[in-house]
Amino acid sequence: MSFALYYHPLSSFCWKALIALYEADIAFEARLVNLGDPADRAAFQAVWPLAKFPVLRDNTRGKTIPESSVVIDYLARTEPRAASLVPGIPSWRCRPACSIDSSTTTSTRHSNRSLPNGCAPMVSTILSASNRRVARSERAMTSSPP
Ligand SMILES: N[C@@H](CCC(=O)N[C@@H](CS)C(=O)NCC(=O)O)C(=O)O
Repeated sequence: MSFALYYHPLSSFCWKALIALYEADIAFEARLVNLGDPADRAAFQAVWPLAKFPVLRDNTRGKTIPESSVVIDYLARTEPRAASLVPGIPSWRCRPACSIDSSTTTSTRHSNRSLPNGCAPMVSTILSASNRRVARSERAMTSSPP
């Protein structure tokens, strides 16, 4: 089989890749990775040293594709049935090419990363402001009246 997906069923990042594969009706070998098992982890690390799933292996083209959004983008570019998964990839660009560095890919990657990376500082700022407000209220409640 051409494609193999290294995944875990409880990983929502893996669901992204699984949804793409099922939606485009692309046959693949599902390789469940148990990171808790040293032998399984080592075997997975031989495929992708960072040992984060999902990872798509394209055996026909000899490519290893990590990162859920990049997996979807790769499928959209290489498998005509998956072309519609990424808006902005016209069907003429769906060819067995691997220049996964186009602006569409960059923006897809960006969206994938900016949410967690961009939200963390915002959440931290909101929590700090909220903690300061709580501290002020507590001080006001415990201080003796004038
Ligand atoms: N940005 C990556 C995130 C992948 C990721 O963090 N996967 C988690 C599972 S949801 C993982 O492999 N965790 C195992 C670990 O960190 O050891 C993607 O979109 O694929």
